[in-house]
Amino acid sequence: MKLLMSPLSPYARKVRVLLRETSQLDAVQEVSVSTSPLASDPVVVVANPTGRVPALIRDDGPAIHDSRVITRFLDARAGGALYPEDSLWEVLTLEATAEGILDSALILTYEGRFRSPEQQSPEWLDAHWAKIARAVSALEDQWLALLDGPLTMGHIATGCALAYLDFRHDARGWRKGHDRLAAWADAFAARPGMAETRPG
Ligand SMILES: N[C@@H](CCC(=O)N[C@@H](CS)C(=O)NCC(=O)O)C(=O)O
Repeated sequence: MKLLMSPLSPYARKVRVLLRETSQLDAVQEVSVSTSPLASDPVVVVANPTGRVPALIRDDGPAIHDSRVITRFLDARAGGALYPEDSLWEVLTLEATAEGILDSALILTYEGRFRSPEQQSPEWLDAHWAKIARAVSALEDQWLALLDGPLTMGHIATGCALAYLDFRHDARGWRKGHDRLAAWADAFAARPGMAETRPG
């Protein structure tokens, strides 16, 4: 199989960390592509009509896309430990919280990169940061018990989302007032799968 990805994409990073945590790197080749909202990579478009990464080209079925579909597929292939039945709804909600952080964080990134200063709206940016700040507080207040337990996809999604905030939006200071979550993020970032996929 081939994973179309960008080394800078936090969505692709979730899949790449899963591949390492579940020892599936021998079955999936990571293929780096360059795609953006203003210039979709034609190879990506064949696998995902929206032109976004990650997309997974499978050997025995149609290509699949959206990171959460791919992680679910690859986890099932490895035996299903990262979406445990007994805490499935909690894990999916934690994963969705992390995804919400990423969705708003990417909007902040793209606003700066693809829109001119005259087009940018401080209210829009602040509103998206407010979503991120609320989600970060929820992680600290409600989710640390699960995060301190056995590895799930919720852990990987949260680790990648917080690492992306460090990488692109450090100046906004998400760590301030969230000491326990920050300590968790630092410990998670030291896992080999995270270290190997750190954007350089
Ligand atoms: N919901 C998608 C989001 C993927 C996404 O937005 N990826 C970005 C890279 S971080 C991308 O491909 N952007 C190019 C574009 O928007 O056309 C997922 O979870 O896979």
